[in-house]
Amino acid sequence: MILRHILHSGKRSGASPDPLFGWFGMLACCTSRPADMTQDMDLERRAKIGDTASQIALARRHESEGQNELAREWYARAAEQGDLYALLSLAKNLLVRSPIKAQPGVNLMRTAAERGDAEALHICAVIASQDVDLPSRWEVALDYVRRSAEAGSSMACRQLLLLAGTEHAPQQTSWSDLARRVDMVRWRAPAPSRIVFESPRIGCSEGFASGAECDWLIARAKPHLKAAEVYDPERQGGILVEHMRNNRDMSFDIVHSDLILIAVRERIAKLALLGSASLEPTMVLHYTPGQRFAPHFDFVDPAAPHLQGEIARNGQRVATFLLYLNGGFESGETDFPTLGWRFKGGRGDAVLFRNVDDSGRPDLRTLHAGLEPNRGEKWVLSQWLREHVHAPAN
Ligand SMILES: O=C(O)CCC(=O)C(=O)O
Repeated sequence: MILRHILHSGKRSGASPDPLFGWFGMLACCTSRPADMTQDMDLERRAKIGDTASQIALARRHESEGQNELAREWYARAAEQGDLYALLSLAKNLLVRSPIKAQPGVNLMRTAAERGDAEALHICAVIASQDVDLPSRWEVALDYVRRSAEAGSSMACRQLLLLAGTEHAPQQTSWSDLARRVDMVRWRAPAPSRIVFESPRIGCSEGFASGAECDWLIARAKPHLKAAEVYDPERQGGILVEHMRNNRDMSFDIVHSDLILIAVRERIAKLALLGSASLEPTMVLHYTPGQRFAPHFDFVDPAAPHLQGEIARNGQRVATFLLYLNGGFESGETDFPTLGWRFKGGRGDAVLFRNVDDSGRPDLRTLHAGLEPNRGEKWVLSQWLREHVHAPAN
């Protein structure tokens, strides 16, 4: 009961066993329902009598349909029976799916980590690295990655190798030895930059990221690419507007982040002279020939009455940072038509521009577009920055 108690603070569980549900129900539905519905009911029946595999299958189905409250009920029931995968899934759902319940999600993730789950250990590393109230947060975070590597996460192993600057796990070196070699101060050190335009303020940072970091970010984003959306503040989410953008993208949430990305985010915040909490979720954009992001502004229009709540909640989107993650494609620049200027970085080069002027008003000269590559594929990391702390939607 403990887990469901955390979720509902004593509210009735919608998934409590129904004493009337049983063989009669089964017989009634068998005669009249198509096969998949019969299977659905069978799954639910098995879930209700305590079969953890069915509870998890049902939870996953509800999750894929966006019914997170129901998904949480079923994950919680399977987790109460000791299923570690269900516990991990419940914690992830609470952390990244709506309505977000951050603190219960963190608590359950820690429980899953203490029970030795490799993925939970890694997610705890990400949580620790962002916890500014935690003393020695980067040491704690690295230790979680080390434990995740030891528990069998190949991603944590690859991450430690990259952080330690080694390609192969050296013979007779433990993951602890490797973790001790990592210098997180260097990974988070501010990057050099130069001003390209004073007004609107635009700066470039050649070599902002190493080739290995760029390859890492592409590899992390690639499996999760989806059709790119345009932000819709009324829904607190995205909508498809193909004439505006028809490329693909991936948005990193806490479950899909890692210490390399968090270090990159800290460097971006330093470059922009803003706190890390101002950063929206990092996106990686992917374009092939024919795909583009049409001319647009990144600021939130304060004159639009329906956007005022959004600005009050999250602050103005004051700056945009773009990091080119690969080379070898033709055209595909970031175009600023009003300024008559185009930026095309080599792998690891970045541009940062303010979307508002010195008095905080939207700067119309920042109109910009992601042009399509004529040949090859274009990968860009895009980071929008808010005026103050960016609160996740929940
Ligand atoms: O992909 C590009 O070159 C531009 C991306 C962009 O406009 C944005 O992220 O706001």
